[in-house]
Amino acid sequence: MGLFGKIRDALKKTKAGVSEKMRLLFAKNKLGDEFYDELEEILISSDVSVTTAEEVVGQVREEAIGNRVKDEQYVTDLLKDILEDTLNEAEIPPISYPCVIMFVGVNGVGKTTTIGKVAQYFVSQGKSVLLAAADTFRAAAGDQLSVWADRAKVRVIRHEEGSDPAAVIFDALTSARARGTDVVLVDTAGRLHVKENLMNELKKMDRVVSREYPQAQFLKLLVLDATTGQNAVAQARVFDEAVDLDGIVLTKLDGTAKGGFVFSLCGELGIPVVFAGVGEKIDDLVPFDAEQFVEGFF
Ligand SMILES: Nc1nc2c(ncn2[C@@H]2O[C@H](COP(=O)(O)OP(=O)(O)O)[C@@H](O)[C@H]2O)c(=O)[nH]1
Ligand SMILES: [Mg+2]
Repeated sequence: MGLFGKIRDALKKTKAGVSEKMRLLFAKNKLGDEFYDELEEILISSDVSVTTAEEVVGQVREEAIGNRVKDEQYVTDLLKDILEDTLNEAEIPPISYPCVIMFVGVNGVGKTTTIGKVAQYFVSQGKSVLLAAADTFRAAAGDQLSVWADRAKVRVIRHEEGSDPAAVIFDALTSARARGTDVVLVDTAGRLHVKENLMNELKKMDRVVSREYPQAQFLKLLVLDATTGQNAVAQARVFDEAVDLDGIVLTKLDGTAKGGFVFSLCGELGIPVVFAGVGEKIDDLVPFDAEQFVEGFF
């Protein structure tokens, strides 16, 4: 399967629900307010937020003229265009090398797994990669990252459990600078018990990066579990306030029937999705593509 086929395939569950509802809506031959209300309902049922659904359907309403609103293909295409534009409102940051990419996010969303996949992705692009095990909080987090480092055949820097994450990053950056490593991927515990804590920790890491590897671009990506739907949007909002995110990695897209929240991430929060995880294996990662995502939706 091609890379982008994977996004479409992963969205099968979302698509099944939306397509069936759209078919039913057109079969009912409703018009005017009723039609648009139901269209909104369909979007909301796949976890598009009320705000975004209203906005999108409002645009469909403006553009779908007269009788053409009965034309299923026409309305669907219009809807697709508008949704794609919504995703493209948030621009994916261009990656320059060397770069340091830090992954934050709550426990269990898939940070460590994603780093394994992203490492493999950059290796496949001919880049040298180093992993930094700065989740020193959870037992076995370092072991888990080392397993991924082996799979992707990249180096990993780790300290013992409970040590200072900033010290791990310091070591990783010193090593990366000495070797001219292209990409440093930083795993974190991503705790958010106290927002201020996280902010301070990340500021410290920010300083370490700009001091130790000043030529590197520093990106902060939030990892979100797609199966949590709108809750993921709430997480993104909190993290963005604390950290000023550069982008998002969506994981577990293969397990969700509620892919609609992604439109809120991009449209309401203005944060771009950079990668999508579509399974548990090392190759189950794709660069996010707005058109393919929307195609997978209907
Ligand atoms: N189906 C599926 N499972 C995933 C994906 N990404 C991560 N996982 C699983 O999610 C669980 C938690 O992942 P982990 O990387 O340990 O999360 P972390 O606590 O954020 O570091 C593991 O069982 C992973 O295999 C994905 O894209 N699809
Ligand atoms: Mg982890």
